[in-house]
Amino acid sequence: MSESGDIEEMVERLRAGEVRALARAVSLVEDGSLVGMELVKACRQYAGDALRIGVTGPPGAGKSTLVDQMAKWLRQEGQTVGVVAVDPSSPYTGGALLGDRIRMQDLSGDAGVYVRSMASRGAKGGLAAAVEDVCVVMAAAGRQVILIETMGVGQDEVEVAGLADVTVLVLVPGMGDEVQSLKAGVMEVADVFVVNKSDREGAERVEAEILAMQGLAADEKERVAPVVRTVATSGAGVSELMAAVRGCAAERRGRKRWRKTSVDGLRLDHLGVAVRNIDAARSFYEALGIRVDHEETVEHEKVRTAMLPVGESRIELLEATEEDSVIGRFLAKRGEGLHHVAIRVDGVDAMFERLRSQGVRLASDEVRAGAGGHRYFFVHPSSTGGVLVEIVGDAAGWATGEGE
Ligand SMILES: Nc1nc2c(ncn2[C@@H]2O[C@H](COP(=O)(O)OP(=O)(O)OP(=O)(O)O)[C@@H](O)[C@H]2O)c(=O)[nH]1
Ligand SMILES: [Mg+2]
Repeated sequence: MSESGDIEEMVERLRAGEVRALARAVSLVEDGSLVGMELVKACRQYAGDALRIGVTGPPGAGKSTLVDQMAKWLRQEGQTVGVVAVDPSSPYTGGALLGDRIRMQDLSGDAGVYVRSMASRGAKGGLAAAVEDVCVVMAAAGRQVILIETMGVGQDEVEVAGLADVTVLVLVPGMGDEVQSLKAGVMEVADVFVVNKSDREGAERVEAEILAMQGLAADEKERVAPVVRTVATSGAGVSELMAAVRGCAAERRGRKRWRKTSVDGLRLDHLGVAVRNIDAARSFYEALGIRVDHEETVEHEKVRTAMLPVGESRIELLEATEEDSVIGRFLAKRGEGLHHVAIRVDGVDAMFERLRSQGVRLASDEVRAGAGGHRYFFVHPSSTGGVLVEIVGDAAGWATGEGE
């Protein structure tokens, strides 16, 4: 087979979501080989709408731990994630490489997260270019969000941070005047500041220093980046961080095409099960070995939810917080049981129009935004064989802020 045939085949397998094809492609690209370059070229047209989030900061600030939490959070939002961890190859930080791999391992059983370590040295044509190429391949492979971890504050890192759509700078309490010393470099590329390890003393002081510094810079830049406190080891503050990142991404939406309008990518997202009491119902699922990975009360729907991941899909337990609510009324009328089936599509608006034009009876008069910015609508059971069907928008909507 010719080389271009190989490339075509690889791109196809990549786009079909084959993790092995992705791993091979990234290796080829990282090697800087001719095939790798051709591959990147072929991937570019499919790499349109991934969101690249750079995470940078001084050694040991908790970047890897935070990236791990961000990846988990994104998975709960239904996003597929790629992680590029740029490790310094100097001997005294060599341990960090292994550390990263181990720490990220608890995600490695999930095909929705693909983690790749890259050496900062030896990249032909510069680190930033190599990282960018790897991002193109990951995006073509359908990764919706790519997290890029870089360490330190050197020129290389600043460049890598600069290629991300949104850059998060991780600082920690006790840095004192070091915050000042960062000013010249990476402070400039930060879109969102994180004060990690805020379980330790001194978080206020770092935050104050960041704000003070921005106060100085504000008249030049006319922009104040948000500051978010986190404890990466527990996940505290990660939702707030992601909201800030999302706000930043949405702000740039006009400058970039974020999403496609195609209607492929159909898959089962979740099954919604109405229960009288989540705490009673979950024990069966826990006996199965499924762990609740997200709980939430959606006030305006008067419903409490618990997500139980089952492979790429989930079971969503729904408990009414008030009798006078959708789930409350369902329980009163039909009792406990399957409430809805949720199908995920790429291009929820196109699907809404398509179903409407085909005379399908919809139970929503428009596409709405739900928890976490997910966009959805319902199809009436009379059109579906007796079950309420929820059509959930493609997860790229997370970054677009659409419908808000
Ligand atoms: N107390 C506390 N410890 C944390 C927090 N976040 C991370 N750590 C710990 O800090 C250490 C360094 O965390 P990493 O995630 O490896 O930090 P990093 O910035 O990726 O480190 P390098 O990649 O080597 O630069 C680990 O022992 C973490 O468990 C936090 O919020 N609070
Ligand atoms: Mg790290």
